[in-house]
Amino acid sequence: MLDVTMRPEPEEDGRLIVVSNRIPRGNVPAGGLVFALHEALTGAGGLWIGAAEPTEQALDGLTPIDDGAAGGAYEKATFALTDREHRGYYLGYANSVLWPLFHHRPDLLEITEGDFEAYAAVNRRVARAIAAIAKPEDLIWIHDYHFLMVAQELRNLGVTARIGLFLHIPFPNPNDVMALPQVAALSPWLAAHDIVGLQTRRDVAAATETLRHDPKVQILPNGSLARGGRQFRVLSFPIGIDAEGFAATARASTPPELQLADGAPLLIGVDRLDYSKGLVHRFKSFGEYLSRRAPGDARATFLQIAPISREDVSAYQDIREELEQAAGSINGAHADLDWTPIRYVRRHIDRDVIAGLYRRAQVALVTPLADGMNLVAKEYVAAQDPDDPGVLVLSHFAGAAEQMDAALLVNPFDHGSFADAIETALTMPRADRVARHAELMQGVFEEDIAWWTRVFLSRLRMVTPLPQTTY
Ligand code: ADQ
Repeated sequence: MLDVTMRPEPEEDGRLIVVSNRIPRGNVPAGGLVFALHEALTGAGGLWIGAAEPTEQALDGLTPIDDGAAGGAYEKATFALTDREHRGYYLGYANSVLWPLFHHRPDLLEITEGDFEAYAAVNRRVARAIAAIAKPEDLIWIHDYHFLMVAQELRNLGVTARIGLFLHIPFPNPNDVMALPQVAALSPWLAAHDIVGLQTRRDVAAATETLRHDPKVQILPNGSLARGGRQFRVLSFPIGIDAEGFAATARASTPPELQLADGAPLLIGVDRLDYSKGLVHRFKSFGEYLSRRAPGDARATFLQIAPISREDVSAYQDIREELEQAAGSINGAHADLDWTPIRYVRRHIDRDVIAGLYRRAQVALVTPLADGMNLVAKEYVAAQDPDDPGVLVLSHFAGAAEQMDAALLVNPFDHGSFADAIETALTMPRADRVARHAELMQGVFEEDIAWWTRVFLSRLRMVTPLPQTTY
């Protein structure tokens, strides 16, 4: 068995090589995963690799992006993929197999012949490109479910550098994993990393349980896992946001006039249009809240911003139709000449406007059915006026719930108790709002994006690189 004793002080490190499917061209959009990686690389220097626009033919190797957006702090490059690979790897295996499976929706799996082969081909191409440049002292940081096979391919190619994976989405339920045609491969894919980073302790428990089913995996007394003569660790690193920056954006933002009646409360939701975000349940719960109103009660407005995503995947077309129907029937039942209870906006809205709307809204509804973390919950907290803050209604099923138990936690499937929580949020006395917000704010500011980057990379640095002779 190899010795992977953690070393207390990092020795000389090589460069940081980051891989993510998305890579920004030009200005880095504030917020979200891409911004987090930009921040990490600006601090540490290194190389960021992401997918090129699909083309007819794909060659091996990397193509530098020279847009000046990194300000010289780090380099960017793309790997190529064909149109056909894009369909099989990205729309197919990543977003029609892994995404639904990892979000506890095996019923939505679309297993299509050839998709896994495209995924494997892209993962191998990425691994070959990295193997051509990686030095043993480098740190390789792989992001998300698009690249689960890259580390194994790198090890096959003899790469001994330290490799970390961060999975931004939940880990699947151990039973659901059986629906993956490549179920037997999942454990060796994960075991090829040194650190497998997940969002929450709940995810670590699910991953450990899944790995335990592999007879070749051993759980060691020090908490490490061992497989095939090497050790690795599965740990949680809950992602954060640039809380200072977001709070400043919210303070400076002047959101558009929404023309609500005097004193009428505003609730807000901001999500990509995705079945994992629980939008239909949220609309129905708000409908339930409305149906309990007495005639003279305040006319609350719920503003849901949800731009379309992944519209080439059929499950996303279905959710769009279902949501439009729900909004139509709830508004039909409750709207008046001068009041539309649900305002559903599919248009892209700029982040600084969103920040101002968060600050303007008395309540945020962040109620996914499954979510790795959910950054909107943290952004809403950062955007509030601490002296008169709004109330966060948060689903138990968002990874963020593990850190944010001072929010009003709800079960999004139970529309009645969700409606109760909306009522509680809208009527919460100011002192309670201030106390809950202060607790939430402390966590969001302390465990921010810089903290997340620091703890992940320092953990990866502490791994002793594998000796060259092992391969
Ligand atoms: P996402 O599923 O994309 O991310 P989320 O964490 O909510 O989900 O992050 C979305 C980001 O996009 C937020 O910064 C939000 O403000 C922004 N956004 C959302 N809708 C927007 C809109 N209409 N206009 C502008 N901006 C919008 C994945 C995982 C999450 C995990 C993150 C980070 O699914 O669980 O929290 O990665 O790890």
